[in-house]
Amino acid sequence: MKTPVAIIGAGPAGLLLAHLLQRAGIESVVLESRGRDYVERRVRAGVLEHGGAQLLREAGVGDRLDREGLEHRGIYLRFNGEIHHIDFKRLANRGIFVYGQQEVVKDLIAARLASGGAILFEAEARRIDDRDAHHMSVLFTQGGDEQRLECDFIAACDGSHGIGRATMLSRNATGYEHIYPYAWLGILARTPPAADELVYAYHERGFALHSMRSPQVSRLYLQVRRDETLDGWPEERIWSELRLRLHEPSLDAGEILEIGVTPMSSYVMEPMQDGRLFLAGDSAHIVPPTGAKGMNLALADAATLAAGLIEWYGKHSSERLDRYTASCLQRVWRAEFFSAFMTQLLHRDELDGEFEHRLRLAQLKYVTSSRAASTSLAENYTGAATS
Ligand code: FAS
Ligand code: PHB
Repeated sequence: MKTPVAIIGAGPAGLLLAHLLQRAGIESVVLESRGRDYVERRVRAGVLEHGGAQLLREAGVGDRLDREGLEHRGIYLRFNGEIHHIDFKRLANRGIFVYGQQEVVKDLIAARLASGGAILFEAEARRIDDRDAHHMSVLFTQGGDEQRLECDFIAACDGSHGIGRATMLSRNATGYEHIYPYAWLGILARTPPAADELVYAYHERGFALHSMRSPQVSRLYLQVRRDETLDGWPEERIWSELRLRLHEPSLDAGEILEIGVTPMSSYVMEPMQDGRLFLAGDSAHIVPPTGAKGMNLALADAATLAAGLIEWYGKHSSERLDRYTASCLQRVWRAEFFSAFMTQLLHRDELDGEFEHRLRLAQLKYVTSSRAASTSLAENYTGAATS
């Protein structure tokens, strides 16, 4: 098999990249190790920044987002018995969109298949090879058969456990990592949201987040220990802890549609490219989800890489491709800082004492009372700080 660009991974990064290349007349093949049903049902991110939503609209895949996505002015911060609204629209002149990542993935897969683009499902990339200075190949298995995809470029959009990151680490790259001592237990539940916008709660028992997917479906998270398993969290314990930390005594214990535990970490790989191998999305960087940045960074990397490849095939200029890492890392490190800031502000570390608890309360009081501090949070959360 031959294609100009081999894309590993049918997540937001790989699918948007394939779609943008297709719109520019550049063929690619997407290799996805899972089945279509799995990737379209996998519940993950929920918030699109203004910029992420614009990227999808400009790519011609924003119609359902505009019909079904929930546009929010801002978020609530709850702490110490108080609740405060941070009005992003007033402070940063832009809001956010609540639209599940699985919906973004469905929209991009539908567009890809409608345009006749190739996605090979249940096709697992096993090895990345340089054929010569101008050609590469990916060894992959599908249906028990081993095959080789010859290409000019490889975009490894295969997430934090993919072969893209492993290959880069075996070459010239360095990974910078921070591991948090906690995880998020997340549920998707058929229960009406208890608030009109997202509620981030700092509680002495730990963090909680009330998000949503529709007027009937809520997405809720609890901070738990990093080594936590679901065995210790029967449904009634999850709901009683959510009611307590969110201060929502009447939160209805609806049917739980999905449940999982996601350990928290921060990670950045430098550089994000080697020769004709490029990393985009979680393969290159991970943020704790407290800043709702993961999916947005993946989409932004894909747009940056697409622009470089379109320039290369159009003008045989590698100017943008040569600057790919630098173009992405400024945005990535800003998002890493903000995600780490929101995480340390809203989570109780088990090693914390009362001093650290009171420091957080003081910072939360300042963020919710100072126009400068709340504007900074608004600019960073909406992505205005990096656009
Ligand atoms: P993805 O991980 O989405 O996609 C990579 C794809 O590559 C996957 O489909 C995988 O099956 C495939 N793949 C891997 N190895 C392969 C191989 N060898 N061959 C072929 N295919 C291969 N972000 C937020 O902003 N908010 C959240 O609440 C949030 N919650 C999350 C919960 C979980 C459990 C996880 C894991 C992540 C969460 N994230 C969240 C982050 C998430 O949204 C990512 O940022 C986003 O999926 C990144 O998109 P991609 O880079 O495309 O990677
Ligand atoms: C979600 O809706 O899944 C979500 C929202 C905001 C976050 C993380 C997750 O910070």
